[in-house]
Amino acid sequence: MTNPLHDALIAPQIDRTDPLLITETGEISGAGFAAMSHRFAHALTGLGLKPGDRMAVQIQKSAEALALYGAALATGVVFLPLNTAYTPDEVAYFVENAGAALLVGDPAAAEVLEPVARRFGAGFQALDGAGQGSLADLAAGRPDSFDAVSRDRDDLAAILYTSGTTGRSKGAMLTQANLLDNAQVLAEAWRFTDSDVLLHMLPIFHTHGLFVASNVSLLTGGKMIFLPGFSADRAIRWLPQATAMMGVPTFYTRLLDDPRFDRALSGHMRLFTSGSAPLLAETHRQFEERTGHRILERYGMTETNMSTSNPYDGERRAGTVGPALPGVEVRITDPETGEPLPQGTPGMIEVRGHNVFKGYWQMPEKTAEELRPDGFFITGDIGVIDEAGYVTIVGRQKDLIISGGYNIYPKEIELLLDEQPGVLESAVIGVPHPDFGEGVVAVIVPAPGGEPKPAELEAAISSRLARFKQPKRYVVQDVLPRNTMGKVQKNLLRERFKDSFRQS
Ligand code: MLC
Ligand code: AMP
Repeated sequence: MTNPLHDALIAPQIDRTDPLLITETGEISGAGFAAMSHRFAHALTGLGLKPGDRMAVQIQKSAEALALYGAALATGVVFLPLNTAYTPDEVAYFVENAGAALLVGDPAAAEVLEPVARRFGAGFQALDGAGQGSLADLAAGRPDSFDAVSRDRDDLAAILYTSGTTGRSKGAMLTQANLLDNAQVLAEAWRFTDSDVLLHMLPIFHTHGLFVASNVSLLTGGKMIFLPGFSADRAIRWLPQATAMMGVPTFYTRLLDDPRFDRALSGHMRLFTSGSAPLLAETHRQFEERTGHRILERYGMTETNMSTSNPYDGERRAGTVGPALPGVEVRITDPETGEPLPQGTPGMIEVRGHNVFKGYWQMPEKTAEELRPDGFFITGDIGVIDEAGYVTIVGRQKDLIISGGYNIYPKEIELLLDEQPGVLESAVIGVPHPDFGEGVVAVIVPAPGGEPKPAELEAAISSRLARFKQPKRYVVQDVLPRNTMGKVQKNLLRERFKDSFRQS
């Protein structure tokens, strides 16, 4: 019996007596982590979960939260991690759409999440950031070992939701092979070994923190300094014990803003990587000036895991995301016709390879729109490839804002704003933000006689939309600029409001 991900990521921990996870409250050995995963696996099967069932998980980052992922791999239960910032309304959509059999949430949110689970026929269990709750109680006293169920490379390991330009989130189906092959390629490309200590401050409900950071580390037998989230204080406290760090650009700009972060603190480090959002060439330059390190920038997506990466040994070019990773093909096509474009011409980035997902959960039409019959996935990012194969992302065709590494789809916010009394229509845009890269601005057009007030709009959407998606600025104006086809010209709005968050 084989179970590719469990065999590669969890089983090898069983014999490890050294620390796998170094947390703010103590250390957990590889064996301890494997046992924790397996006790959870017994709890899940005890609840009646079967291979292929979906488990939605909205919990704080902790060793136990990662072990629950391990339990999903062991039992063949499809892991569906959710941003802890999502409101119960947002969670309800995912539970219903995925037909989840179980929702695991924070005990503090049980009162609102349990009814959500019940409404859609799912069970509910609780687990908090300290690893306590009803699910931990069910796992306590269960055996430390579990016979992992058999899985094929093509079986689903996880579903990660990613919003769409229509405002409806789509579940990207990721297989065992997608995740394992990508982790192997990254481990090799970035030279990870069992001597590495990864400073892990990313959330584990997205590709970056879960599949890039955690999978690569589990695969190569290194250690993780596993912290609940990012802060400059934490980074400075723990960097001396680390060899590598992965972050979104906001991590790096915040570190550069801190005078304590210097060459002495980072000189011993082997690697800093960045992704999930564009790293300004200026940040790359400042980082090198301060630390002597050139950040290694890579490019990926929920649907594709990692597709390109600057080289470990070769030239790490600021402002580029590097060449395609081994086993991945990247091509540039005409966004209108889909025809491949000559090298050096900007166009749609399309990606094919072991890394590309299986399709959107129960949305064959959406899958067909974005995944071509020849296997190329249409990313929605606009880029150009130079003669050495380096990809530079020059823009996005999709209407998407990336704020602090989180994706925000304007359509989702516009639909909510347009429903509000006194609002005729709205346009939501992203403009430069000194901390988050892009910040959300809502441009509101009042209905005849209406007088929408930002504070009221803010209050009206607050229970329906995660805080990080909520506009950080509202502007009321009479009309939206439109082209002759009637399409809102967001580029003009972005230009008009580009200084909204400029630091004085
Ligand atoms: C928090 N806030 C944000 C925000 N994060 N607003 C916009 N964008 C964000 N990313 C808001 C909160 O709502 C709050 O608002 C205020 O900022 C402070 O909240 P906080 O919780 O104290 O924020 P902080 O802990 O500082 O978080 C910032 C951050 C975090 C950058 C550390 O957002 C983060 O960890 N981002 C990483 C995202 C990530 O992992 N992406 C990977 C996606 S995978 P208020 O108004 O209440 O004060 C992917 C594929 C790939 O894209 O290629 O990797
Ligand atoms: P997500 O859907 O959350 O996985 O986000 C994927 C998107 O993040 C991509 O389509 C890109 O637009 C963006 N992205 C990821 N890495 C980078 C990068 N290094 N530079 C620019 N954009 C990036």
